[in-house]
Amino acid sequence: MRRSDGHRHDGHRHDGRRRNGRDRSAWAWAWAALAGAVSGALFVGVADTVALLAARDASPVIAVGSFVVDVVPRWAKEAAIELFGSNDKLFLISTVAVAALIAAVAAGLLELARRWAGVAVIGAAGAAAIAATVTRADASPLAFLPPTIGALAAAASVHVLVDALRRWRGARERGASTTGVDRRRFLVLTGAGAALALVAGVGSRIGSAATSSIAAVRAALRLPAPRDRVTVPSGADLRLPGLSPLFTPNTDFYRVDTALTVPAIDPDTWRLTVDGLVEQRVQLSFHDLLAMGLREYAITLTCVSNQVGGDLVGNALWLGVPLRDVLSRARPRRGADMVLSRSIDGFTASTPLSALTDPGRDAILAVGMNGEPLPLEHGFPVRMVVPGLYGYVSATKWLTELKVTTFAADQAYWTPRGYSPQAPIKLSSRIDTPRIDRALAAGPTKIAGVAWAQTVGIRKVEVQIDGGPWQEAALAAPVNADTWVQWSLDWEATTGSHTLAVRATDRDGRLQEEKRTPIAPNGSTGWQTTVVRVG
Ligand SMILES: Nc1nc2c(c(=O)[nH]1)N[C@H]1C(S)=C(S)[C@@H](COP(=O)(O)O)O[C@H]1N2
Ligand SMILES: [Mo]
Repeated sequence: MRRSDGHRHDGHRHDGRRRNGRDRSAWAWAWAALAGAVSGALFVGVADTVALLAARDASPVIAVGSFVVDVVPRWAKEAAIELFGSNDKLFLISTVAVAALIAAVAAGLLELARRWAGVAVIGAAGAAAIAATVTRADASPLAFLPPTIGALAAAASVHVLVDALRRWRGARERGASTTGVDRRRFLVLTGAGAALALVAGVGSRIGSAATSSIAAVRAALRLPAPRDRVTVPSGADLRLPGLSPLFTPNTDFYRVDTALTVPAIDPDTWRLTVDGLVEQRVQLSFHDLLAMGLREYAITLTCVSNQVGGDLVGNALWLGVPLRDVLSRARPRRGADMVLSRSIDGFTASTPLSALTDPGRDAILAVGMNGEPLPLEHGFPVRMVVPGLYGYVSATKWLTELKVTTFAADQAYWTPRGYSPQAPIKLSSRIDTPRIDRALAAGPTKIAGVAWAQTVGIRKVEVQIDGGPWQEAALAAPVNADTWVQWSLDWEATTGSHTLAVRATDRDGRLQEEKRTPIAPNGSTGWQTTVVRVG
């Protein structure tokens, strides 16, 4: 019905306008310009969305803007500041936006003049954006992705849209009966492209605005001083070159989670619900939690995915509240044996209830990490930390709910994916220095690393050189049983290649498992062996 209507209207217009060649196609250039502009918007929208998802630091508009800041001569910068004052950034971004719009319109026009010419323009703009992005000092390894995918989307868009436009123009010039269909096809495609660009653009803006405003909230947050602090014995940190520091700086702390974008939670609206098999359903605000009083804890976190010798392990000073105090407010019912902790993004972990209520184990709700509020990537504002259990069964970040339940009734995120519902951390040791990839000169040196057996503690670390006898390493003073311990052994390194191996024994007298097993279903085992070249 509507279709035949459209045909009729088109027919009328044709009759009125068919005068000369130039006039006939002038309208098409305007549509080509629009197709170019829509494609340019898609570039930015898609790139910003990918930047938000994959490489938060690599929005191409910002990267190109920063690039311009770096390359414009000083007089131009000063002139801009003089003219626009503190709006100079806005001026810069507007200039980049206007230049991008002009390039996009040109791409549309060129594509109509000649197939692929517009695609080439977008390809060149894409290459420039990629160059500006990956050369930033703080660029992540994925920084090339946003401008690449954005450029691909824009190139496909300008090509498809102008193709549709050309078809519409052809049909119209021939006075063909398909003119209405062809016109509608072009308009629908262009509208869809514009809608997609709008959704992607607005979505990524909202996403990054939420993250950056929560980052500002976090930066302004002052946590109350803890009631007591961890005493770190002197000699706990050997400070040897190449050896992991006793406490892992937040910026170096490994990160493992399933979150595509880092959740942005406002502590003012955050609530923790304790429910399930409880006498009393409890809800806590961030303020309620802080009011319980904070204590400091030193706990080494380990990921089940850590391979023998791997780096998915880190030690931090946490500020938090004992989980048993929170759970006791809700009074778990008899029969419950598990707490299913839930993150705002749906991730869940299954932790034995006994591990969380055990007065001998410092299972905590953490709000601080190494002297600051939890970093956003590490679970801001509140996460769980449980000594002795792998992260996937205990260390829920962006925590929102503790459901008291049973292992029989509930499964956590990783359980149906091939990992054990319960997973104590396995006793392990690691050689940090020397390393296979670093040159070492002959002469006296130190073999050093870390070993951990959370909740039990390390009694002994032994090193074997070139298959010789096991030699006992010196242990640094331990902070407590929940943290890793540094160890070191003096070594007179001789020229050539050498094989080093390490194994630990915990305070219960158990020797680290020698047999190699994979990370699934509940953590790797095996003694680390490494080869080093000396001289
Ligand atoms: N919300 C949420 N919390 C999570 C995870 C996750 O995927 N989502 N991963 C867990 C895993 S597998 C580990 S090892 C630890 C890692 O914590 P980190 O990233 O602070 O080092 O977080 C745990 N908490
Ligand atoms: Mo993990």
